[in-house]
Amino acid sequence: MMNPTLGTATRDRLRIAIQKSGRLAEPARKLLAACGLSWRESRDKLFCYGETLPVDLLLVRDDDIPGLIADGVCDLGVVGRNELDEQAGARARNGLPQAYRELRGLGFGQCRLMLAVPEDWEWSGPEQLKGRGLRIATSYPAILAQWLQRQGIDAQVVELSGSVEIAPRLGTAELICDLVSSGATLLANQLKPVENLLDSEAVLAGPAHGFDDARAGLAQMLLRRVDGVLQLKDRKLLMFSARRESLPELERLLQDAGPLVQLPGANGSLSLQTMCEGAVSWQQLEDLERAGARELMVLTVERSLA
Ligand code: PRT
Ligand code: ZN
Repeated sequence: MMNPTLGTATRDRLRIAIQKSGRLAEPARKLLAACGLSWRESRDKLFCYGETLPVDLLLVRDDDIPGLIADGVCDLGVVGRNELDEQAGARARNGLPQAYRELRGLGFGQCRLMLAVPEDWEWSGPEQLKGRGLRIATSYPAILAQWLQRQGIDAQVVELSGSVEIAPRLGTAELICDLVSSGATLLANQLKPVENLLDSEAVLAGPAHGFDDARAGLAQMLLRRVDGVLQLKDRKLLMFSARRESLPELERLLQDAGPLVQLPGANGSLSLQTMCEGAVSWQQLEDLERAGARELMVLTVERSLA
């Protein structure tokens, strides 16, 4: 049972590819676990058999995920938008049909694909790259080529699989196009980001065409649960009691929250609750208390179906 038969045949189990190790591995597992999935791990740690639901995991390199979906080896995958778009661009360039699509942005693994130039360059815009026969080092040749074409720039794309940031110092390129999150890597290499080519994050990807067997229902259920988890991520339920005369001021303080639900409480007071996006700070609680709120409570919402 542990050894999956790979292939495109009809299946009654859903197979999701996630990164084995790296930036997206842990958050991807956490997200799927929050969706109610659990697994039995195999000895080779490449395939995890789904226990609570017929949903299995394949642990792979992130670069392999789009291809695994294209080949039907996996049904869904958690992968960086940068990787998915790059491989989609490469397929398009080779005249291949689009094989996968982004189903959901997942809100982790955020970074930007940026053009970066040596610190001492004066940057006035992409125009200044025209007609200079410049070389740009990148691991994202398809996305970069598309951008250059849109801008009408005739630079040469130098494809590197790693350590792109040292290319200018090595003299293999004048500038680079690479992922940036904190910006520390660029800074350490005397480079500065100048143009943003792509806002990236981890995404749930699936095949361009849906499923026509049991996987359709499983994928739909999973998507619904993913939506539920993403929606709840920053939500807090705020509960308190108050006397009716305090309501106008309390409503003013809570104008950014959801609707204020009022129920009759003890001793003629009201029992109130509302949904808040993001954290509720001590300061906000103290302000509400001063305005007449009592028995304040902030609760994490664990699960909900809209
Ligand atoms: O082994 P495998 O091939 O699976 O892993 P990998 O080394 O290719 O991937 P990994 O784990 O490094 O990245 C996986 C995904 O995380 C990427 O495809 C992106 O979608 C996302 N991600 C988010 C990042 C970054 N942030 C990031 N900062 N991927 C890479 N970087 C690198 C970047 O290339 C540069 O070298 O970090 C450096 C810049 O970081 P700062 O913070 O210095 O700006
Ligand atoms: Zn990789």
